[in-house]
Amino acid sequence: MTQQEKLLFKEEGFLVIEPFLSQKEVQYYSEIYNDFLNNKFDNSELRSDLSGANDQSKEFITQIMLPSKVHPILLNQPMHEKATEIAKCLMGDDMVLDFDMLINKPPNTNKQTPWHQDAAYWIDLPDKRALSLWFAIDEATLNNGCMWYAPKSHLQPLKKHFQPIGGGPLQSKGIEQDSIATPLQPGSCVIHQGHTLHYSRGNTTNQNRRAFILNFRPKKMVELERAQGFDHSGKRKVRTED
Ligand SMILES: O=C(O)CCC(=O)C(=O)O
Repeated sequence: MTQQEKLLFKEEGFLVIEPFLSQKEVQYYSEIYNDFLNNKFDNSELRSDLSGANDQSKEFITQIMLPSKVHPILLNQPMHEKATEIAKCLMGDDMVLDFDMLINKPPNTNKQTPWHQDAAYWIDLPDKRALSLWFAIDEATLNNGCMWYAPKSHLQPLKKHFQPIGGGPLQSKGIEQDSIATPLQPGSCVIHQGHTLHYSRGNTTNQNRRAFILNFRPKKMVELERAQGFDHSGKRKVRTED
């Protein structure tokens, strides 16, 4: 990681790294990802429709929390190992994995992930350092829901967030005109801070848009979260003020 990349991440609140994983590694994650989607692992408690649609016949945005808890071998594979190095390099040696998750936009589901800051999902913590590595398992494009970021938004206080659909995603205000889209090749990743405002369009293509996401924060803050019973296993609460 170069000084320039570190500075960009600090100043803009997000950073693209490409390529990150080899084709062979992407293939490995692709197969495991499909095993999760096809319920070859017992995901029932950790799987939900992030869109909040609650349609028994169809998922619009599949979210599966804590894949490395279900399949711990993932922790010793290149994605988690290299991501840990990057997290330490960007935010300090005390950064550890807090949680991971899979978010897939199935073909032709066309549901946005609304504008939000991740911190709105979390309990308030004294040390606010946090970052996410969002890995494209499939190519991420404008038409299947690549990520969009509002530069420098992480420097602003946490915005008000709402939950218009019960059990659905948290939502704040943002527009594409103030933001930058980050299309990615499979195996590349984009990193964002816990307070960076972001969103993605819906998937209007005939293919999945699979993303594997790893979140890091200081070890002491993870301990504080767990002591308060907060383990990212899937409940969505709203935090509107910082
Ligand atoms: O994959 C998406 O559409 C949303 C991901 C996201 O909001 C996140 O990783 O914080």
